[in-house]
Amino acid sequence: MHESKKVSSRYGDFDHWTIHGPSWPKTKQIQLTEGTRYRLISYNRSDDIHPVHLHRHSFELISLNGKSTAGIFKDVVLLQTRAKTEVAFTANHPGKTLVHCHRQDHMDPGFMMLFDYA
Ligand SMILES: [Cu+2]
Repeated sequence: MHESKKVSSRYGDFDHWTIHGPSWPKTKQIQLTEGTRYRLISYNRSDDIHPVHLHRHSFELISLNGKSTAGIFKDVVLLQTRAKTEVAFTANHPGKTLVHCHRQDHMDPGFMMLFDYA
């Protein structure tokens, strides 16, 4: 589960993005277990949209803005502003796996995290 939030610290600072508190590279590295199916629940608490991309896997879109879905497989989902999105994927490709916003101006200032499994 993760959430994105835009954080402005003090006057003159560049905006940065957080996932459950910290920004990349201080985001928590999540250990996965091969063969396990995971559900990622995202709450976008910002006023920006985020095309979130999961590397090396496809996920199934479970719900989008409160509407249930099934049978839609992707590796990018657009998180709408102030909305909840759920996706599920099976850990079937071991190794380090990035999940991040595809907007460069969001990824560079922190919107990125890492899964890992052997
Ligand atoms: Cu973004």
